[in-house]
Amino acid sequence: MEKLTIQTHPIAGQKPGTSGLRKKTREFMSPHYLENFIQALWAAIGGVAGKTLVLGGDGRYFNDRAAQVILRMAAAGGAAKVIVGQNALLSTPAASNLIRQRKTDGGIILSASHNPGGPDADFGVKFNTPNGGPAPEEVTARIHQETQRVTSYSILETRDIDLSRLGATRLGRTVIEIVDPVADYAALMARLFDFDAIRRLFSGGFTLRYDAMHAVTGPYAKAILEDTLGAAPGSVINAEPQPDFGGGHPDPNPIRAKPLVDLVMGPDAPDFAAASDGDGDRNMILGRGIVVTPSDSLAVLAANAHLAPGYKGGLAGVARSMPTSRAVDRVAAARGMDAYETPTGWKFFGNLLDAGRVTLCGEESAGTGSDHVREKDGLWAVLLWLNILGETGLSVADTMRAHWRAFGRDFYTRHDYEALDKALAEEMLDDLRARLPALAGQSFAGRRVTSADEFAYVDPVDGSRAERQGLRVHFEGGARAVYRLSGTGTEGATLRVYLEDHVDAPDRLEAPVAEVLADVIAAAGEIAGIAARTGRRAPDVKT
Ligand code: VG1
Ligand code: CO
Repeated sequence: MEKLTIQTHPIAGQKPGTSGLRKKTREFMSPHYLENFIQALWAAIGGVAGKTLVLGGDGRYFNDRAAQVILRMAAAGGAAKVIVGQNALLSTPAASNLIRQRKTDGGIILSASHNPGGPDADFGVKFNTPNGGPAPEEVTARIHQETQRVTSYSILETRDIDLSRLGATRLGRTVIEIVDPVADYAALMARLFDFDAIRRLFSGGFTLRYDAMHAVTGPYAKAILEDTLGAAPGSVINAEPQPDFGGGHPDPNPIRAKPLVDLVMGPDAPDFAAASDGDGDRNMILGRGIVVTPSDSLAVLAANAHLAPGYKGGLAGVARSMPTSRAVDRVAAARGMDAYETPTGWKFFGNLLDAGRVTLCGEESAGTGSDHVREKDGLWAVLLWLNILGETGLSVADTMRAHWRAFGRDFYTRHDYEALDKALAEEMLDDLRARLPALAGQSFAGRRVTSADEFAYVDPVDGSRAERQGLRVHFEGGARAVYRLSGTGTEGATLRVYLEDHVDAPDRLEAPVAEVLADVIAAAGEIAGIAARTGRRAPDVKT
């Protein structure tokens, strides 16, 4: 087993975005690409020598090869131990849990999350710090810096490790411990939730459909929902992780998970339905005749979490990303809890969770989580919902109706314009940024703007600043439009326009979303000049 030092040169563009470094798979597979990034990561954390790391991924194409390369590089760098999920699989929340449980120096998650997988699709690498959370900006900036000066990397020349066999083995002097990816995570869920209450629900005939979208949560959902909790066999569908996710986008939203929407709206609707994304940190919640928006789901969970054993003492506070609707703020205000507003991306919740300021947090993009790990957690959200329904005996739709009656309803939609020309998209937002101060007082599509600004965040725990986190326009009556460019795409630019309006009137609570938001949508389009500038008449994805 020989340690090789390979000469290389910096590769441009290795800058982690909202959640890790995401690129086309072929780019990741090109000579030295992955190796450069990993060597830069070692440098950014003060070397890997003597460290213990967790490693796993969502099973997408190149996951297995990348894992072998990283293990050989960890061994060449003198790592003490790498804890690897069997077959190099770990969902993002399970990896976060392992990092915390085993008190490691961090972990590497191989995933491009909700982006499609395959040789012509996307791949990604995320680094999580010892608290189990995504590396904060200061760390990702250091990694990026190191990628710009890497000149060589070290790697062992050896055969592949058999990652299908549980147990410990060695690579050079590094211990490689291959663990069941599900076991510790399932044990954590059993500590947080009243599994007996959920079992009673299923034994009483409650029906479930869980779509794992051919991604990593299949084995987790089968083990927990079917084998442990007694959901009928076959309740979990698309449960085998596949390298190309069955050719789909493993993104749990009404577009990508349309069959699930059709199912709950049809005659054979189950009582509860859910889906998760590529790496298992997102969730989509549906019930008979209803799709719950992620922002509403966060609010309902915040209002009812105390019904589950893990949260029976109440919540310290809640946090949401800025573009997420303000539904959860209303719950916090009513319950006297602190509510925080952070930039998009889970890395901004870490300090608040570590400091014990918040217990629950979430994003409009179908991410919800709590202080049990430092990532969003799709299956956790499903189990919390089931635990709550087990306690209240209500249906999903009745739960939402009761919530809206108590707090009013934040109608919400997000419009994505994908694969725009990057320069054009940036120019459109630059122009809008320049016009923000003049917008107040003007009306668009019959809606008067009351204020407009660009969101910047000062972390209340460590004082770090994040600038340019989205353009916000507030309208009279409480409606809002937010614009930002995605930081997870791999092609051109994706413009996200987040639209919401608050309704209290009891007779309007179940009005069609498109009708309630029609003016706000029109105003937001007009303000930014979306159609005129992009030539796009409609968004590619509406969630
Ligand atoms: C998107 C979502 C954001 C989420 C991020 C990572 O980022 O909007 O809320 O945290 O993906 O999620 P962006 O920059 O494309 O809007 V995951 O599940 O893809 O790691
Ligand atoms: Co994800």
